[in-house]
Amino acid sequence: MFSLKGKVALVTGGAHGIGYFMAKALYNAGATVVVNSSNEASLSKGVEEYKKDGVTVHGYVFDVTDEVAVTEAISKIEKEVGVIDILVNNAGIIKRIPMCDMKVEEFKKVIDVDLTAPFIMAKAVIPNMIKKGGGKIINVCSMMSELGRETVSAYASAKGGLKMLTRNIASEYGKYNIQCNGIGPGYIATEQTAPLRELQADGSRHPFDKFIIGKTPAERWGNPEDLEGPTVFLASKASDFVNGHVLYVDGGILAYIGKQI
Ligand code: GCO
Repeated sequence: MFSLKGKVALVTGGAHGIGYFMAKALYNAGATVVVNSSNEASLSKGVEEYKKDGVTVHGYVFDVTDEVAVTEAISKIEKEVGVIDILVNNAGIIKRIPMCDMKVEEFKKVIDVDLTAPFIMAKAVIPNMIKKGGGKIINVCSMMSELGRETVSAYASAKGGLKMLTRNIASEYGKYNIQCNGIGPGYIATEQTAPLRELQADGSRHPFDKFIIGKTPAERWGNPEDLEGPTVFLASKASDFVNGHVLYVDGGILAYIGKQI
């Protein structure tokens, strides 16, 4: 029930970060994998990495926030690879700026990439999923789909909205055998969170690093590999009656009040 043989999966932002590992997991479960990137250089680097990992992917460069570019790209992918059965909306950015210092343009940019783009991507793939008799949409949510913290107002607004977009797609298209769920990574050790783990000048751990360890029952940061199993689960037959759910892969952060310090 976890096999993805014969399925076509598209992972946006799949050339690096957690998207790379999610795409690799889908490939290893049997899917034909397509990855998107916003630029050629990042895509080429990612495809080389995939090759070293023995993973064959089809790469396409397009801007996920541009509906015309997305429509053209999806049509090209459907001709060259096949109709998309599994969409992973992973592409995302974050700007860590105190809200009152953040420019409106900066706020809008984060909303555009992290929330509007998943809307555009889902809108582009759902019609042919319906024709095909069903499909899977996995939106990469966040701890910030549930919690706020200083300096991430735009990101939290987008990821909170993405949780509700997930529920709405599930509500509106569940009757077509389309399951739309979220994956909510906890604090995962990637480039995106590297600034939160940088060693201090005196060689001590970053205060945020110590904070997260104290907030996580597993007492560790997540590894991108921790997302591979949940991704295959939500992409496969095994989750055909799971819809509108956000599966948090957070080592228990959301369940835990935090260590007494
Ligand atoms: C931050 C982090 C988080 C993680 C992830 C947590 O600045 O708080 O970047 O947002 O990236 O989203 O689920």
